Amino acid sequence: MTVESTAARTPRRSAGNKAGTTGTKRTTSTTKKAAGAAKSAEPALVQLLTPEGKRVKNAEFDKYVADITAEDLRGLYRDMVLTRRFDAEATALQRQGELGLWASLLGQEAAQIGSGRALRDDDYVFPTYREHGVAWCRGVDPTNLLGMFRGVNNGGWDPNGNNFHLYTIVIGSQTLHATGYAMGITKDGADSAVIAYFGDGASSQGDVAEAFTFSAVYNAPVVFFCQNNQWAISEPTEKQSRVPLYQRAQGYGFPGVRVDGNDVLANLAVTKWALERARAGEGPTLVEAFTYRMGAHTTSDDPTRYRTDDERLAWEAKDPILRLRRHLEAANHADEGFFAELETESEALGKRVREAVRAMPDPDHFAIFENVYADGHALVDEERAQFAAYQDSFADEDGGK
Ligand SMILES: Cc1ncc(C[n+]2csc(CCOP(=O)(O)OP(=O)(O)O)c2C)c(N)n1
Ligand SMILES: [Mg+2]
Repeated sequence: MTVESTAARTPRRSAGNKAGTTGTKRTTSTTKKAAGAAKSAEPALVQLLTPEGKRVKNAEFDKYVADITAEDLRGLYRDMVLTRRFDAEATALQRQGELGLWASLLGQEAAQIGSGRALRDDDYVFPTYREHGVAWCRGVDPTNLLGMFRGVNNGGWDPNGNNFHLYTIVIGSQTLHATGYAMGITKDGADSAVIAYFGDGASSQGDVAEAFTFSAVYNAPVVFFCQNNQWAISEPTEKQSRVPLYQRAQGYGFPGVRVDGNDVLANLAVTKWALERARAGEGPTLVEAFTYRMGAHTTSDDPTRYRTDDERLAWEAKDPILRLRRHLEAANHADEGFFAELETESEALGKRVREAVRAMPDPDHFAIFENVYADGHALVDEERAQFAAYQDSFADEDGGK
């Protein structure tokens, strides 16, 4: 398999391997040295569109996008633009106090739209908390994503309505859910596939290691789609692994591939390939989408505390939306009218989302106590009473109003 041979050709991170095999405790300076060595030996990735928007040939993956039309390309562009617009609106709504928190996907549109559009309706998705672009592809209304971030519901959509599971905050746990689900559907005789999204930081979790082991041994039809956005809050990828993340798959006995995460075509092609493997009974695949979190981890985070502007600027030059726009324009696949219409559509989406969020009714303040246990519980009763007293204290301040 070419993907595995690509991995085998990849220069290993020598400093990292030595540290890993000796098992000695590493000093900070060794860690820094290893990280530096790793940077200079980054492996090749699957790329079909360069940052300048030039289509490059790829002997292995071209066939997965061979029949793509100009209309399809415009569709991918539209998906990315609208997702980014929605995301920007959500960030603004948090800043205006309308949402408690927001986790932006800025910069990861190609990874999410490319992989999301590779899915069939009957495939099942297990996301993290940042997969707004995949949710878009699944047909989950963007306003439904915002209820949880406003604190007015416990999820916001029916997972079975769009085969898109609820967002998962417990890092990495959804890879196990996905593996169990994938093992289950094979017993039902289904030929659909499952995809689990997770981050570079999540790849260090025990749950992910267990998911890799079980899915490999049981040949589960699951694609592990790791968006390596270079950061796990303030921890860089160098602190997560001594080898490029996609190479971890080899140790579990299934293929791993690194794809340019900012190239929507490459993500589409590689994910299609991985899904086909799953459907053909060939088991799991690890896709590492090498991308960048251009914004903060969440609206509670200040990335200027731990990373440089230079790094962000270097990745901005590889912007996923800009590169597809360059390609569309160079190939005469889209005219000014298309871009202008999309701009209008984007603004309309922003307005719709803004109005919908502001109109979301507050839940009953006591409802939260009803969802802890199926039956009554003494501690919950005590806390409910405390909360009621707290609420009443405001009534006193208002002169009993
Ligand atoms: C089990 C668990 N440990 C820690 C956290 C706190 N936490 C929230 S996000 C995050 C970083 C995740 O980084 P990564 O997997 O790279 O995903 P990204 O946020 O970059 O998309 C951590 C440690 C958590 N939510 N769950
Ligand atoms: Mg990350």
